[in-house]
Amino acid sequence: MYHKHPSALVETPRIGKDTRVWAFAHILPNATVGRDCNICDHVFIENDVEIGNRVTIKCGVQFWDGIRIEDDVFIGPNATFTNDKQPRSKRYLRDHPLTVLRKGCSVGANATILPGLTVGQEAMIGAGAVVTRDVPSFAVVTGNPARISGYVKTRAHGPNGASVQPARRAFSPAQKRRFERISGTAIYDMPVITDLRGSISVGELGSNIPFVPQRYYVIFDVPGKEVRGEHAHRECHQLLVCIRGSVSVVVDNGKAREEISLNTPAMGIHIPPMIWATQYKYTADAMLLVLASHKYDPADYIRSYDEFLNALRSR
Ligand code: T46
Repeated sequence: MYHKHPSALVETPRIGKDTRVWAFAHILPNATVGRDCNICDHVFIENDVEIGNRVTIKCGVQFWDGIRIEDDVFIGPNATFTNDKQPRSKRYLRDHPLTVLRKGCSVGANATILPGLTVGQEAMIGAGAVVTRDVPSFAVVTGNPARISGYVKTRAHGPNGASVQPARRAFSPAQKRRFERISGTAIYDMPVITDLRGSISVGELGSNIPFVPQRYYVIFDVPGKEVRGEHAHRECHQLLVCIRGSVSVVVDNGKAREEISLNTPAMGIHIPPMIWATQYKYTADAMLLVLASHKYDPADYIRSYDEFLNALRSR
């Protein structure tokens, strides 16, 4: 049994138990709406629309054909969805691109989602954002066009956070510190020696380089709002050192995430295999040096977050 306000127009028989449909909402005959949803005033739901359980839809939202909404999604008032990239009056698409809102994500008030995109699980779309690309799981996106500005439920280690040692001290066997929550990911001190001639930063196999490198590469000239990485490696270990400027690295072991700001050649982060890693917030002058334990092999990359989670489960 669901609740329907006397002024709502509900044509579909597929509405889950305990869902509430409020005044002037209109749901077409072939739509599906799950259990315990809240569908507020002036919501319109077309036919080829599937809505999961415990979904909240605030006032004034329209869902067009091709929209799929998984469980526990929140949609703020007047958020706008679209299903035709090049709409023309009186011209109709035979098939609409699928827009998928994954479990637990939130869409802020008045945000606009372009057609055919996927918003990842627990992602957060800021109010008024215009979403033009897929949004990765757990990402926070804001602005027009929407860009990643952070990650939800991610412990941050700021540039001057307690976990980062001052750079200037004498060379000694490096101390390795492990983050408590991301198993296997470690921060290394890369000692810096400074004298009147300038500074030198050192890494040595066995003390603060934890594997035998087969390759290095440097990432630089990254436009400030770009996000790189977003993958895991199956076998390859990597040590990332930001030798100029700063960049933020988000590491995710499938259970928890941490964000580490690399802003000095005095620290490196070791990312072992099977950690999902993302780099963003590059400053214009950033130079990211990466040592890798293996030669370049595209087959070593896992580029889908779902595939990463499945691979973790099957280990
Ligand atoms: C990582 C982060 C930190 C090569 O041909 N050889 C190489 O050794 C590398 C690393 C890349 N490439 C080619 C492959 C692509 O055509 O360079 C292009 C850009 O690579 P990608 O899109 O993988 O760049 P990022 O910044 O997303 O990721 C890179 C590394 O690939 C990755 O292992 O952990 O930097």
